[in-house]
Amino acid sequence: MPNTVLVTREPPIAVVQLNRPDVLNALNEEVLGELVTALGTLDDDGEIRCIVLTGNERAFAAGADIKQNFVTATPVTMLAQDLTARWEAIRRVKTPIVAAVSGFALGGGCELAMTCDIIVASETAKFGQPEINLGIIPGAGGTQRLTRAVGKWVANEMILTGRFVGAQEAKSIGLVAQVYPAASWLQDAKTLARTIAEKAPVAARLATEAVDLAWNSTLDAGLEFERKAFYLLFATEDKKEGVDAFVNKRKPTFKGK
Ligand code: CO8
Repeated sequence: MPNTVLVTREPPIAVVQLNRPDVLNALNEEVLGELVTALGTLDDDGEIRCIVLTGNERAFAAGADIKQNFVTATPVTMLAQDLTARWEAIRRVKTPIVAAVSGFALGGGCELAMTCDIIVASETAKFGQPEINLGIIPGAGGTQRLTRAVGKWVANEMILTGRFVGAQEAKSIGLVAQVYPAASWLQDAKTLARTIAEKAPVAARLATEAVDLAWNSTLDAGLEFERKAFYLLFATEDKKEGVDAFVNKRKPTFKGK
């Protein structure tokens, strides 16, 4: 049974909570393994249409577990352990994932949030890539995803100083979609997830894949994918349902077919 990651199914959404509060949810092999398993199981669960990934009020995750993973690490042990290989499995989850951040999202924690499809934050959230203070650099996508999100100049300033960026600033630089009150951040994130879960699941999946391509490919390749995905959706029952609901002035019910 997992214990460093807690899963709560509330169909059509599920909440996945990192659960190492004593170390501010520092990421070690066990957490990442359980996280990948939990997300994979939910991704195969036909009743779950949106996942909220979260921590606790004090921390989403304060990065890699420095004490466990870095003290005696050598390039060879880092390569053998290859923690960041888990990132690929997380990135490939098809169900939309909302990262709900309260408190610290630092280093690998910020990078984990950036693998998600949407980041929302409590007003208490603090994002940062402080690896420079350890004499290293971000190693799980920070130099790439942060730069694509906020641009070269802000990314370099954050990465070279290691400073923490508050929730409002994170929103203003495009890292965060919504900032919620500290009293209701998780409920608000779940409400967002339920809104997404009501939409057509196949369209949602193709939309996030297409948006990811805007990062990972050329404009031409992205547009080509978008066009084909758009045409493909005309074969779905959910497209018939959505259009019929509009024409007949009723609320659609999507089946993911
Ligand atoms: N690793 C291990 N333990 C941690 C970590 C961490 N990243 N962060 C906090 N803790 C522990 C502290 O050691 C402390 O434990 P103890 O009570 O036993 O001393 C406990 O959590 C509470 O922390 P603090 O007492 O330090 O709490 P403060 O409120 O004073 O400070 C901070 C909070 C500012 C978040 C501070 O803890 C801090 O600076 N933490 C480290 C942040 C950091 O540098 N993160 C980047 C790590 S490097 C990284 O993530 C690279 C990722 C590359 C790949 C990822 C693959 C997994």
